[in-house]
Amino acid sequence: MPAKRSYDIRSLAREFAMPGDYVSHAPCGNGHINDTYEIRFNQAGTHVRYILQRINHDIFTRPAEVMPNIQRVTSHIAARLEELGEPEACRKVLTLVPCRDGRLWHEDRNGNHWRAYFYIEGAEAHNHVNSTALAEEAARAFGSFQKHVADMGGERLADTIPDFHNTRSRFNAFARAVEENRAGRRDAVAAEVAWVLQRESIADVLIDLMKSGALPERIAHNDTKINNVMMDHQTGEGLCVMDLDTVMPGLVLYDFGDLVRTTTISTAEDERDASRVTMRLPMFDALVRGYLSSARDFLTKEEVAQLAFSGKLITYELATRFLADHLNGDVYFKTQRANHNLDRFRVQAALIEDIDRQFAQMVEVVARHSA
Ligand code: GN1
Ligand code: MG
Repeated sequence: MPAKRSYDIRSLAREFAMPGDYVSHAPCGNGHINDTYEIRFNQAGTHVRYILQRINHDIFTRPAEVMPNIQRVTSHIAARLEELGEPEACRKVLTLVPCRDGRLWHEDRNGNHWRAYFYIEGAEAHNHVNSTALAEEAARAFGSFQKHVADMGGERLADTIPDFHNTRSRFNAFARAVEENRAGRRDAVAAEVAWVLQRESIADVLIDLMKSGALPERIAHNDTKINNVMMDHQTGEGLCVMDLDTVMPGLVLYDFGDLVRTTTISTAEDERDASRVTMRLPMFDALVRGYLSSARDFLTKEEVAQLAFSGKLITYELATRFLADHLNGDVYFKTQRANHNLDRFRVQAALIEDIDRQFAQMVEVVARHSA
């Protein structure tokens, strides 16, 4: 595990157009990649909060492409919300806070890239949800995000991480990790490796459909973990989608699939006892309902037909990624304990096995809601 770095957040905040007096800051969020802080400023007696984030440049190696993507997408959505006369539009899309010199991000002396957003008050991100109402709302929010950007003009967005959801490349990277055995852990996880290899054919299904033209490339969020959407404290409304670094061209099914992975699961992503993992069908039902309520108008028949499978695909993708990272010595995802990525893998595998058991019912749910 890399040593925890410490940053001078107070002076970094000063680089941004945040008026008033600095009051305090604290780490926030549970992302596996970037470092996130909330900062408080006193503005003429009122405390205002901001989000300051270090973009992990080992992973997002081209921050200069990430930030214009985010700027274009957030300003497009903001304009759309305004056109629609959406109440409280400012809580329904992230708003970047530029630097004092007008730039979208700040590069510090050590080559770290920082950016800031307004903090969305009265809302929270859930790492795990048990309520079908919240699941439905989260899916509706991601569906409307996709809908708002579906007609965004201009140049194709940059691929901030090329082949991010190319499950064939993910599988190949996994096979390489097995081959290289960098952390010397391969023998201890032989059964897990065999589990992934046996299911290799999952990797090509959506890619082949995309290549044949049956699935369209669109702008997708690409990281729709349930904790990447802010939900209103009081009403539970799915307000605002965040973690926009991976917003780029992709399949909308990747987004629905990751919602299935992170919302239908009965446990945390890193539960130590994988025998407790199930796929909760009522949560799946709620996701389909919520997602179709906002995305139905633009989805094609084939996209709808793959909704149930997309959950299995993304869970398989994460299974390969977590086990590969375990084999590589935990170099990608943040870990907090020994075998953390291995536990995450085992949970994904258990979820896939339960998806397989209930797949026919999942397909039925989709048919019912899309009829
Ligand atoms: C990472 O940063 P976070 O936790 O939202 C990862 C996702 C994975 C997820 C697994 C850029 O997302 O792809 O699905 O962890 N983000 C990146 O929990 O790799
Ligand atoms: Mg996140």
